[in-house]
Amino acid sequence: MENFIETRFGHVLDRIEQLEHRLSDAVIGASNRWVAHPLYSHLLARGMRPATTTRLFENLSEKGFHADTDENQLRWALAQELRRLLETTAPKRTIGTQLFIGPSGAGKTSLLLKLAKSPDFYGLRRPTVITIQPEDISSVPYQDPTALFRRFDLSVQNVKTPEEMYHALSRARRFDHILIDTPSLPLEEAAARKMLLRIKKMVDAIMPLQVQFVLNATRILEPYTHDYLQKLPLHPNAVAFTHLDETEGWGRVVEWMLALRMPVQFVSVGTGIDDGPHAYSPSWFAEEMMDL
Ligand SMILES: Nc1nc2c(ncn2[C@@H]2O[C@H](COP(=O)(O)OP(=O)(O)OP(=O)(O)O)[C@@H](O)[C@H]2O)c(=O)[nH]1
Ligand SMILES: [Mg+2]
Repeated sequence: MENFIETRFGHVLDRIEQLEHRLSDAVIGASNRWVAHPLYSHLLARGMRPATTTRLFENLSEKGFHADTDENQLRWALAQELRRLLETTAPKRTIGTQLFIGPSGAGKTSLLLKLAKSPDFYGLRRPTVITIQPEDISSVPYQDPTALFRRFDLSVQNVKTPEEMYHALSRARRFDHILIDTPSLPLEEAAARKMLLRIKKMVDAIMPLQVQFVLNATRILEPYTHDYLQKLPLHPNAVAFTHLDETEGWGRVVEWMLALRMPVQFVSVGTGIDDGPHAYSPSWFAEEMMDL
């Protein structure tokens, strides 16, 4: 009897093992077929990680697509999968005053200027700019953007203290929309927190306030993660990616967006006022990624 059970049991185990082999062969087989596909290389070449790329293709497999499906059909299907993956990055409606923060050269001032001058964003509503100056102008490299804003015929006020901000805000009431520019956010965390605490004191009374974190898409070494941003004294509601025209690596930007898990409000794809900004949407981004 014991022998009989052992034999039967052993048989069942053998069957399971064979089945497992067949299954893993099938999975590896499917992935392998995709790995050789030009669209797989396309996504890797744009900087997407193999794990994310494989995930997208596995979703396609589950939906019945295979490597010899018509390439254009696959492109659209991939764009749709990518769009779904980027769901968390869908922008929210922007309301209220907008504050732009972010590291040096990210493109805060340029983005703000483009927004202020773009008929697509504010139409006939009149924007005004407030720039927060560094606490000690002589100790940090600082390029005062006031002249630039004036050159583009924008009303601008500079502030350094909560009191100055209070007065600037009451003067800004005649305008429909307030955009606030800030100096470079230091990369070092303690210094960044100190600067944001100072800014927080100035903007605490502004309701509603949208804090846009501006990031240069060509950079990869910056320390920003979801947790880092959430723990800042003035934590951002949305991110904006700039310098997208200077990188083919939009796949890397996808990875960054997935890691930040925040709405992306704007993207910038050029230096000129006429180059943007673009209102970001996951569909637009996914279609651009797939060259559609
Ligand atoms: N190619 C390209 N250049 C950009 C883009 N956005 C900004 N720039 C350029 O990047 C440089 C820095 O932009 P700023 O807007 O001054 O950056 P910032 O974040 O205000 O910099 P700080 O005030 O020094 O912290 C400028 O030369 C801009 O013209 C973009 O989308 N594409
Ligand atoms: Mg600036």
